[in-house]
Amino acid sequence: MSGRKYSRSPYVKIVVMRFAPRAWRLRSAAAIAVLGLSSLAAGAWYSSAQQAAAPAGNPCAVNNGGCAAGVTCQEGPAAGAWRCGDSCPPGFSGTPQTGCVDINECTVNNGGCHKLSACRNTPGSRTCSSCPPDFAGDGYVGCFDVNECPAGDCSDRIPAGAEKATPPTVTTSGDVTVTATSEAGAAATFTASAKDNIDGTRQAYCLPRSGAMFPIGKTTVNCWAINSVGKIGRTTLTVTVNRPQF
Ligand SMILES: [Ca+2]
Repeated sequence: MSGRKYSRSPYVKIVVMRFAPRAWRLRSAAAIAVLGLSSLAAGAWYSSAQQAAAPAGNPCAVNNGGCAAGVTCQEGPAAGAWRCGDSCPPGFSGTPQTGCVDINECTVNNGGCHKLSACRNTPGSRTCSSCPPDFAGDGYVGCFDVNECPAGDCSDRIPAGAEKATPPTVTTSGDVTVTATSEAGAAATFTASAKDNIDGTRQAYCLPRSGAMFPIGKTTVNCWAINSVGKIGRTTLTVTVNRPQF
């Protein structure tokens, strides 16, 4: 490419603008203003006599030719002329006149990514993360559970000693008796803990949970804990809610 093809004088720009559609002229004028400011900001590139002229080269290379973000800037048809595209590119909403705004595809249906994949918005598109560990496929096509137990035999995955292991011992704070605070009953609180021969202290869980509303009468609360070889220990407690005495 010769330097001559890309050289531009203010005269060429004026001629091009005169025959251009009005919107085009406005955009070109804005681009010239930007290019002019760029030249002043980078004054070292030019002598003071040249500062009013745009830098030589591809006019789209500076500030996308003054076109809105995401809009195609195209050189030509005349040497030194350029134009902005008529519509926003795929993945953008709006118009070149009002500005092109990236569409956040992730807000609808996870951007088409599989539900186990993270959708990340990008300018003009989106990406889908890879699948979680132990899943085959990818976020675009889908994530598929891998069968880690071929032929249904997972016996080699059972931890050593699991057969003879004992379940955790679950201990609670004991039965609770409370007085109803309304027709709905009353809240009751209790605690539960678990000890295990293999794992030591384990988390214990209860349902209904401590702090829940219990109806008038007796309710059995189930508490349990599980150890690392899958043995479950259980116990219960009773919550009694009495009617208020008057
Ligand atoms: Ca996007």
